[in-house]
Amino acid sequence: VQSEKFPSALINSVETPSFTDLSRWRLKVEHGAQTWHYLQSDEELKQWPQTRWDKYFLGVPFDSQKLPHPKTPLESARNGFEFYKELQTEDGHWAGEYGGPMFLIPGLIITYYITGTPVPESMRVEIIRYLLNRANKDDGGWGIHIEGISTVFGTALNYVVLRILGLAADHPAMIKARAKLHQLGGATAIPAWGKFWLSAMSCYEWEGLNPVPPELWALPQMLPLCPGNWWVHTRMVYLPMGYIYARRLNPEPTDFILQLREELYTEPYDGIHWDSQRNNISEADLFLPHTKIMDFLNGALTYYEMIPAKMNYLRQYALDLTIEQIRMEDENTFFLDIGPVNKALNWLVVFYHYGKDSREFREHVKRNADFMWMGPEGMMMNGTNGSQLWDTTFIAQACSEARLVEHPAYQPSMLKILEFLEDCQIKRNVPDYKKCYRHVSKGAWPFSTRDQGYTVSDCTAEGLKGTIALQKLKGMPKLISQERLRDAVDVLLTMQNADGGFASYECIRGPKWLEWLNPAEVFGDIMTEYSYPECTTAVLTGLSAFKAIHPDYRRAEIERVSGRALQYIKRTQREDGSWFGSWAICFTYAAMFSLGSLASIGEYYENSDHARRGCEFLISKQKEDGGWGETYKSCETGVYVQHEKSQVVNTAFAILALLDAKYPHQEPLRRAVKLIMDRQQENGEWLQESIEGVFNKNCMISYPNYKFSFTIWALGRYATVWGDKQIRN
Ligand code: LAN
Repeated sequence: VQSEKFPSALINSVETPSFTDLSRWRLKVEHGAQTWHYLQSDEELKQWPQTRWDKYFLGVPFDSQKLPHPKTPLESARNGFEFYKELQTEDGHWAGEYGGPMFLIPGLIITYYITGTPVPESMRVEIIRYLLNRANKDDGGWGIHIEGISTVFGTALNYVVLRILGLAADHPAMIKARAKLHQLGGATAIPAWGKFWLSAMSCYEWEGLNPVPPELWALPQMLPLCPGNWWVHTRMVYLPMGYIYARRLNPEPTDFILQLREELYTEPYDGIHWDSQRNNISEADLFLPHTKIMDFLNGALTYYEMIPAKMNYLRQYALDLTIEQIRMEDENTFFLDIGPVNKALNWLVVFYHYGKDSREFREHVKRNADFMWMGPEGMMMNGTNGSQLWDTTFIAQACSEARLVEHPAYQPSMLKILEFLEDCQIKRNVPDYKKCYRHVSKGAWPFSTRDQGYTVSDCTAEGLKGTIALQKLKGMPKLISQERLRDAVDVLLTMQNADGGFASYECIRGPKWLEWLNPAEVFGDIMTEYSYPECTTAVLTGLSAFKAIHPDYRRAEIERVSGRALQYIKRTQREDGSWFGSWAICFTYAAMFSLGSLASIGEYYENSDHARRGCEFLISKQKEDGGWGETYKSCETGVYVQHEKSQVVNTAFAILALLDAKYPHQEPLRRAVKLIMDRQQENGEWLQESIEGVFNKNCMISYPNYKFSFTIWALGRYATVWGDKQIRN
């Protein structure tokens, strides 16, 4: 087996390696694709100087100017953009780290190991640095995300990564992490996806897993259980997992693997009763326990798994279907795949199915780089191949509201943004899109890049709004034709759910009870799409921005769809006036959207009970210092949880919400704006505070660009409503 010679697993060092020379790193961007390069020769260094944004992202000092002291909100917004515009990359977008989840690097590095693909040295040492920096200070373990408590999932998997990358079992960090893992009971109680990765690495036995039957792919789409009806991320993860599981693919145990087996468990590996591990999940990890019906079905499927593979013709057939779906996903996304989890899994499948010399294998290796991000703590794997479109369209809209777009000095930057939006809009439906259960994508905008190419409802709407805001500026070319704007609207009009709301990538396809079969244990609400106030608002306001410039196109439908969307927003407001947010933290984020929805049809504090209650909820959460701050616990628990410190990002969300709703009192808003201004540095920058984003209720993810886009936006809107008056000395 290749892995026996896996280079870094043999290093086995008790010392931490020396890390890279940060002055040699460069970010390359091409149509939004972000890849970091470590330059080796002095010649290269000369030809490719380090940019300001390289330095900023790497956390190394760079020259930045002290700006005139801002006294009014627009002066502060202007300083903010003075700083931020220097970070715009040459293809027109804003890059940034998109880390947070701590279960992404393991899938990738375990696949490097199994496939015997050497990890480039600069990447190897910088991942080590990242994981050492991100270990929890008190116990040396890792959680499901960077701010989470240590769990078996985070600790066991990242432990394996560091061992693969060359740290010895008696390296101090490994001793500490192992102690934590053992204190949590060892790796037997790792959640399902962890069980999968450890089994794929021959460090767990397949009998310890609940079945992942690829046969589901043979079901007709009429049946709810057909994966084509699940949330797209979930089906795309279980697709390749099913293939590996069904064939029980794993490497021959090497000496290294045998050692890991000793390190990961509190009892001898050979003595573990694997069949009783299927439902053994550590308490520190468990977010969503299995339902009884899930346990029953898993039990039944375990019997099915006893049929010998050779005699199971249905399985053979299902594996063929699976391979075809994987092929389509790889080709349609240029081997990026929808996200980092299926990226690693598909690569592993390709290794077993087509072999290491195949085109597919090579393409996968090439595009791994798109997910890797070099930050001040080392190298991480991003939650997608970036958040390019999303961040870029927000700053366009923020600049529009803060009247920065009109400033002649910023014209080149605005033009660059528009060029990027143009480039990023998806120009096609993928071939045979129905066969691979994809939604239409011609005219849509994705979250990251055109190559990734997945329609997202709110990204499409935000892309549309950004484009409209820029194209109406004097002197700006109309890079995106009317027809292409209509294409975007056409996509949006296909995406409304029966409840009037909008989901993320597709319409809701499956019934809600599918959630009873959620096998992930660590994530909530992942089996189907759901309507979200955030996505619904984005679509609603996107449609109304379009209506303002093309009042005649599909007018009646747009109005009907908007009316129903609004009803959804009203219906989902809670008793206390709040809305629950699903994609950033949390109630302040959802309030910004929902109150925006209401405002878009003229419902404000004064004339609408919904808007008034929404405002009152926010005001009741304002902190002493005038800011707002929520912790990620809000997302986990569904109850507003105050952060000990106000956060500029939450504060900006709340300001935007209250201003949209025409909250009649100025003082709370003035104080909030002052807080944002006081947190601004002399060079216009805002510093990173707590993590901003979330998915699946339980995993947090970083949106470092929000501290620029939403602050500038809030300052701009405040000036529009209350005038650009002096706020501080
Ligand atoms: C994202 C990021 C963007 C996000 C918004 C556009 C903000 C949202 O409004 C709609 C949903 C979407 C597109 C979204 C969905 C889930 C993603 C892709 C992520 C949170 C980024 C990472 C996450 C993905 C599922 C991570 C991989 C983990 C698995 C559980 C498969």
